Parts: sequence; C-alpha cells; structure tokens
Amino acid sequence: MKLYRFDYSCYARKVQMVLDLLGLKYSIEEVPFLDRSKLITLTGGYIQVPVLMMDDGSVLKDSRVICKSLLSGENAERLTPSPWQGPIWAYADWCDSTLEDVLFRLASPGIRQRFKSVQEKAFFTYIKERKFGEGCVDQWERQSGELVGKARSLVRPTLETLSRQAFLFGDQPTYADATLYGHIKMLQIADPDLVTDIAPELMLWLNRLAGFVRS
Ligand SMILES: N[C@@H](CCC(=O)N[C@@H](CS)C(=O)NCC(=O)O)C(=O)O
Repeated sequence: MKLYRFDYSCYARKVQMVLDLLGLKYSIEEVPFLDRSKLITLTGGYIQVPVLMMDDGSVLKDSRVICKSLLSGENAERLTPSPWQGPIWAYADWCDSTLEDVLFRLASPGIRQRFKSVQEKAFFTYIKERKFGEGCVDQWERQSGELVGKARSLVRPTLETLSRQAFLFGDQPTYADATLYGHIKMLQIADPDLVTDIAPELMLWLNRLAGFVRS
C-alpha cells in the first residue's frame, strides 16, 4: 500500500495511525504542495490528501472512506470493538468536524510558516482565503489565545477520560484515538508549544500511543 500525504494533514495522519495500529505494511509518498501531478494521474483529478493506493492497485480517497475500508472484516473488531462501534465512530466524526474547525485555524499560521517557498506560502494562504475570507490566516494568528481557549474547552471531557484510562475507550487504542491523534499531530507539527498550551496531558497520551505503535 502507498499513502499519499502532506506531512501536516490531520486526515492523512489519522489514516497512517490506523495503518500503524493494524500493523499493515505501507510506504509514504509526500505530495509536494505545488505539484500534485502524481496524485492527479492516480486519482483522475482528485487533488486532496490522503489517498491510499491498495496492493491490488485500487485507489481510495477521503480519510473516512479509507478508514471504513481498512476497518472492515476482522480489523473492525481491533479498532472499533463491539459494542463501542457507534460511540467510537461518533467521537471520530466529532474530531473531524467540531474539533477540527478550531484546531485547523490554530495550526494554519504555523503550517504556512513551515513552507519553504513564497509560492507555497501564497497558495496556502489563497486556498484558505478563498473559503474563509481575506486575511483569515493572519487573523487566526492574532486570535491564537482565544482559539487555544476554545480548544481547551472542547477537549476537557476527553482529558477527564484520559485521566482515568490510557486510551479513549479503555486500555487499548481504537479508531477514536487514531482520529484525535491526527489533529493533535497536525498541531504539534505546526507548533509544538500549541499542544502543551492546550493541555500537557495530551503529550503524555501522544507518547503512550507512539509507544503502543512501536511495541
Ligand atoms: N474529507 C477529506 C478532507 C481532506 C482534506 O481536506 N485534505 C486537505 C489536507 S488536510 C487537503 O488536501 N487540502 C488541499 C489543499 O490544501 O490544497 C478527508 O477526510 O480526507
């Protein structure tokens, strides 16, 4: 399998964590932000990440579709164990909507900063501004304190759970942890201080998850 990703993409990182937790073999293709030609050839025109090329040559796009496919059959029980399938998928969907809505704004200035060329920085800004209005990335940078406050209040119940058990649904990571991981990893890549600003406990959980994947 080959995973096409931007390293900072929360959705790509979620898929990668699912692959890791399932112990599947894959390689990574870093998609250059301004050259998506390989992706276009592969997908017939879809230019977002993640995209997963399966061993049989089939191509999956959209992280939820990819994860649904990876978590079918016997793998389902490993990361969406019964009877928690409903709450696990619901938590993951909450991460990819309500939580993402705050965290991507917080991460965007740092992600823009990391790009090496002015073209990449300009296109990244343009893509955001087309959707969220002129100056939005600069505005999110100014509003960082307020966004950290919103993020803190969104993750508070999650932290209460993680103070009682190692992972969101018990002592083993599930698809819910993989999804939260994607968003926290995105923040960490944008600016490592952001994660500790929101909640230092999240770093402990990140390390636990990393240890779990390595073992
Ligand atoms: N619903 C899609 C969303 C994918 C998505 O928004 N990917 C972003 C990166 S996090 C992307 O590729 N954006 C295109 C761009 O920045 O030009 C999924 O879950 O895979």
